[in-house]
Amino acid sequence: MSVVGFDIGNENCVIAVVKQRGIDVLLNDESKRETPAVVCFGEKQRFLGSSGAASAVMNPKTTVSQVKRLIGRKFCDPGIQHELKMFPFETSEAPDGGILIHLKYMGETHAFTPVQIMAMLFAHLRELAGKNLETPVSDCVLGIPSYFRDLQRRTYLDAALIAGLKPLRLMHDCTATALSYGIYKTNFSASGPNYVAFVDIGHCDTQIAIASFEEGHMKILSHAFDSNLGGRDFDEVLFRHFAEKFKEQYNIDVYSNVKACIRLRTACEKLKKVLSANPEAPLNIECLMDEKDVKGFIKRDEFEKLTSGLLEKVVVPCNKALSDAGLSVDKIHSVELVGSGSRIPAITRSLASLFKREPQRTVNASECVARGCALQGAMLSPVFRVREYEVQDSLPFSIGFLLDESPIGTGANGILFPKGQPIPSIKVLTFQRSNSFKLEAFYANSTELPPGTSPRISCFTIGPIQGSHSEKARVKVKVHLNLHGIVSVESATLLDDHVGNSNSRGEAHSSNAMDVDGASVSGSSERLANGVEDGTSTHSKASHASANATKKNKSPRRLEIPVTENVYGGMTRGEVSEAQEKELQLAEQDRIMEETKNKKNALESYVYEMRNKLFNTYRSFASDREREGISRSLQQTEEWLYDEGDDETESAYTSKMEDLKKLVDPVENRYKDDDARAQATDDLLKSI
Ligand code: ATP
Ligand code: K
Ligand code: MG
Repeated sequence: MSVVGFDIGNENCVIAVVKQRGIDVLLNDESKRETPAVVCFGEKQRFLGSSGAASAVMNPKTTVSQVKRLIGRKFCDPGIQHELKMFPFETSEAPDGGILIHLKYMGETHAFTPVQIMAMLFAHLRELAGKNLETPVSDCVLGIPSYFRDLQRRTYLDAALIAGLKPLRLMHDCTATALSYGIYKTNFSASGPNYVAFVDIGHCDTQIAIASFEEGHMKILSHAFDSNLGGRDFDEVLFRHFAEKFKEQYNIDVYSNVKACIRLRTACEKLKKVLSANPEAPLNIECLMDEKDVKGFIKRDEFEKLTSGLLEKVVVPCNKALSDAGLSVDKIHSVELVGSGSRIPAITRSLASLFKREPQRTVNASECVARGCALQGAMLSPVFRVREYEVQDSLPFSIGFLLDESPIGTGANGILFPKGQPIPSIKVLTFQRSNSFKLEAFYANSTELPPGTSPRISCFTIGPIQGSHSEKARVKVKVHLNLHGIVSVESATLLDDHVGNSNSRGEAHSSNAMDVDGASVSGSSERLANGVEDGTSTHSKASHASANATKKNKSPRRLEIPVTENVYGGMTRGEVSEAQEKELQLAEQDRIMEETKNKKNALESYVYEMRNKLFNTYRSFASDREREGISRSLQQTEEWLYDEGDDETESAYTSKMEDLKKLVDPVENRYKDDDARAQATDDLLKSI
């Protein structure tokens, strides 16, 4: 069994796997290490990944890319509205406030959610991995942006589930990069922690993390990001520049033509890449629109002037990451630059001047996330033995809780898991209650979030509390920030502690009747739970067991109280299995179409091959009448293939093939018999 690491980017996906002798990146059908994150709906089948990208220009309105941007988001979110304007496909608001993507497929209009499209991509990558490893793949670790909110994380897991994957962990992109950087590195200074800044500039976003490395251990000190700054913004500047130019020069308005827009954007992205290696670059597009060929040209200097605003934006999250980590620039030992968007030379210059040192490219800029995920997967799987290495990640956003609508605790705005909290963590809250109550998770600090993010996360109803309690009973609630960075109430327990009522902590907080258990029980369980992060699952099981043992000793009688979770948005179990069903149907249709194509190609080749053989190798084995008959049938089949047989069913091609074989086989058999006889005589002659 293999555990696979997936980096599903907005532009490129990478699959990595831990093998005996290190980490391998798996190749796709085109033998490439990166697979475009594109889902394209053709007339009768989907084209995914590389073939999706190849079919995009032919199917502009049914090609979906950058879907990671859309999952778990609201249609009315202004950021999303802006995003949707750039996409050529049609969208609308879903009944639950999410997004629906409308497209024509198999003669009907379909509405897919971003989760479903994401699942298609997952399923494609899963299949690629399975083909490569010659075994079905399900266990995996998925890279995610650190700015993913709770719902986006849950939705991502749903998409994986629909695709038949079993994610062991959602891992922040930069944490995965830091792991792939740190685990094999041996030359850290012994005198104290080594601080490294990781800067990942992708297609749509920029993520920064500051990590501290010590022997056998790495800890993320801070995450920062600009969720709206990536390579595509540089493309967009070039796109606008040339769209304007071409309006003057050729009197064409590319904005009015979907295909022309796609082609110019693609050309601008290429141009940008050329400018990374050359001081100037030309742009030529044949027949862009109105049957006009266009020509353009730009120097790197001018490109840098046009994008100076973007270049200034890159340093903002870097400064934030530094200040959140409590480090000044001179404390940073190294700056690692990853993500292919970072290949623009001016970005390197900006970062060099900010960090007062030349950024390094020690890790593979496009593969590090997938490699780190694969490593983490191997560490979490009991099947592998990976060197002992502790990975401690940190929560990017403060999460608070409301108790029946007022913040829990005092003086902390209800914050239970502050920004920077280790992932995973468990906190135990103690309340004095006699009836059901509600706990509501929310983001406590809007300035930490990407713009437009709703602070509401989820609501938990705890109760009913069984039995009659004349006095308020003590209820212990365990809140879990899990390995995926998702928060939930794990359990609620009624403590029947007539004995323990002298406990002063409960009384001290009687106004709010709440106590965040920090010192004794949860203190130890939290530390133990964090032990999971060293990645070995045996270790994590052991620590849970000991945490439980500690608690059992403390409370004499306990009664489980039901917890009902209500997440704001997301899919129900039923909806997930419905989507699984649908995905299987779509995959089956793709399979049928692939099979049909193969059968058609086989028939075509058979016609050519037999025609050739009939007048050469098989010539003396067929009578004139046979030859004429076969020739005529081959001719008819060929004509049929070009005409009504161009788009037929699998069985139609199969039956045509059988008809031909019935005629050809007797001739072929005679030839084979003769050939075998000749071979036997030959062998006999040789042996005497
Ligand atoms: P994200 O991290 O936003 O989800 P991603 O991981 O798919 O996206 P990457 O593959 O890291 O993104 O980077 C893709 C971006 O890098 C694209 O915008 C692409 O144009 C840009 N890019 C690739 N090569 C170069 C180059 N040589 N010079 C400049 N930009 C480049
Ligand atoms: K990527
Ligand atoms: Mg990326």
